[in-house]
Amino acid sequence: MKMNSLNEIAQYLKNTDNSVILTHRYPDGDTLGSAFALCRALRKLGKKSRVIVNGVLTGKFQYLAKNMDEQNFEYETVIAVDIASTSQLGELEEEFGGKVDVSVDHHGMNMPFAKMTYVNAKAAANTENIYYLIKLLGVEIDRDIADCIYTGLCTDTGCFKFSNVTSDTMRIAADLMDIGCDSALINRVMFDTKSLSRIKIERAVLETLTLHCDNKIAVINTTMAMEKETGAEDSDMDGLAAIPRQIEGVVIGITIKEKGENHFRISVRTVDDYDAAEICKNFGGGGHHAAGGCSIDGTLDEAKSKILEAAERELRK
Ligand SMILES: [Mn+2]
Repeated sequence: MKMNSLNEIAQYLKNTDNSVILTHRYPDGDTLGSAFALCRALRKLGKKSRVIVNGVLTGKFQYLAKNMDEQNFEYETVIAVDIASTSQLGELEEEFGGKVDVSVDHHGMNMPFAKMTYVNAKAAANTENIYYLIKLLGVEIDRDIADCIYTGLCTDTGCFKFSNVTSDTMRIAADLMDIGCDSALINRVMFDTKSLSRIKIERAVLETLTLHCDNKIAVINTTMAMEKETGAEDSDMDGLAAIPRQIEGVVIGITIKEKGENHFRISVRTVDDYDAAEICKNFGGGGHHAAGGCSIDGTLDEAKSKILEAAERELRK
């Protein structure tokens, strides 16, 4: 296991063929964008390559694979993209865990598992690394490849909002736009489109909103009945915890999700000096300064008053 330069990886890929490219489990826009961009580039070099999607290529990501024919072949080369450790291979770990030849990643805590590894933790998205790798392969980036690279850039940066964005990210995005990537459409699909179930669960959740302590603490909750009525799936429930803290003046946002009878999962989001992990530790949970979680058993009212009490203590400290 040694670290390699991107150039060494490019030279290696030029001299190999018949590759499979693996994405991490619960694949997101960055791992998928990395895999399809690299796969398309290798095919442009006349090589056989296919992506093994680690899960389902959901509807909104279908365009990444558009106009790509199926290629069946015995694989000789295994490439991992945006994967920090073999455990992230999920169900693919058994077959591929010990067989990865090349890994290109951007996670600072990458635990090398491939014969050749390139990690650049300064890259906001792994598709930044793939962009430079494709250039080193000498492949011209076309619109389809540009769409794939752009997808990783925008999804791993919250549409270029997060603090991980660098001037490099912007320069690459600008180049992709010059090539003709469909940035407006991709942004809309990734950031401005929600399932009907998601909108319905948001409406139900907003009905539960209560404010406390001079409107500094906001609480929302979900119930299993709500999930059933709205048809919300797990993916629709993601990120609801961001809602209470979005309210102007709120410094502690609390989301209480009913997970079973008299069993609640609680997410706390804070701003400024207020410590979410401290609040959650009272109930055997933890997390980070700005985001924490814990579980509380009892009725909804009991769970709510317990977590509110802890939040008020944090507010007054
Ligand atoms: Mn990533």
